[in-house]
Amino acid sequence: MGAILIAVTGIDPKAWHERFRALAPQRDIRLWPERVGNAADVTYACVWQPPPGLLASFPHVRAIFSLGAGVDHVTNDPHLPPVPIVRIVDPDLTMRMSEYVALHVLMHHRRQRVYDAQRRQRRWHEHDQPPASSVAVGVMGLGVLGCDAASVLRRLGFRVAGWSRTPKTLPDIETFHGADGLEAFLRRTEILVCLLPATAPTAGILELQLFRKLKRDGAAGGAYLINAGRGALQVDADIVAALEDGTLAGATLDVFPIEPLPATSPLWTHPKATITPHNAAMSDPRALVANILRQIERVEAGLPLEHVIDRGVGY
Ligand code: NDP
Ligand code: OXD
Repeated sequence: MGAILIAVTGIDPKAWHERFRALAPQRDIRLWPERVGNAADVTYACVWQPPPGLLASFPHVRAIFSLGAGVDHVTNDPHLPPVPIVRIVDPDLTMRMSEYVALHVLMHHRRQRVYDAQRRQRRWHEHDQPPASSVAVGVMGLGVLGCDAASVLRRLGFRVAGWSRTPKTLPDIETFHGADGLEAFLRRTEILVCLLPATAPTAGILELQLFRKLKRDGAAGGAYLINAGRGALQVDADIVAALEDGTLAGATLDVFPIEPLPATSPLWTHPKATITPHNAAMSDPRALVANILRQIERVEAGLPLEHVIDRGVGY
């Protein structure tokens, strides 16, 4: 039974470490950088933004577990050992993301920012409220998170479509795929939700020309962006420009090209922007350590790992 390494930057490893020790007291749990011991003992690495090159220093590592659903923070290491990279797929994480998406789609749909502004003026004034069934929401990325969010939005009554790399068929959700399907998807979409992974083809995809293709004359009264995928997908200056010229009526952003979002960013104070600190679906060790330990038990029982990424496509 080899050792399990926890190696994270940018988040506090304490809760992960404690949870591993509580759920697997018989296991040898190592914490980078202070308690690594002999690197040759490590067989599993559980990581968030590990420093590039670090994983190559464990000669017997058999699998790398991302402590989140995304894996770009692992795959950007040019010296990665050629072992499976496993991402988190867990109902706890999925539900958190669907909560976030539903919250922000509804916030734009129900004009909550407008009512917040009226409240500051003590102004009692009701605006026309179109039904959800007249509003077109489009979800970019129909993976584990995108599919669940799309089906929750559908249950709320929205007209939902999704866009993915490969073709998909989903009940009551119109689907588009590939570069050829993107324009038609955007033209029918008023509230755009992005749940794509960061890969070479998706880098910078959320830019001004794309925003200009969104439907602005629909029931939502403008076009809205919600990005909870990755910051590398979006061009911040284009979002600001689109908010300024009315291409976008509002934006909810959980992720940014540079995190934390620099204090100088105009997005912090833009009245049409809503900012959250990359916590749309936080990875909660209370739920996810058990998920990882289950996977390790699978390997040790000779079963295949689940949710291994395809390194060729990068997610
Ligand atoms: P999945 O791997 O299950 O799904 C990814 C989806 O994106 C798939 O539908 C895939 O298409 C689609 N896709 C990938 N590349 C392209 C492309 N070039 N063109 C069109 N579609 C593409 O991932 P999850 O749903 O689990 O997670 C999605 C992302 O959400 C993560 O990668 C991560 O970046 C982000 N995330 C953010 C969090 C936060 O707190 N802000 C928390 C958790 C995740 P296909 O189905 O054809 O393969
Ligand atoms: C993830 C994230 O990828 O939290 O899970 O960003």
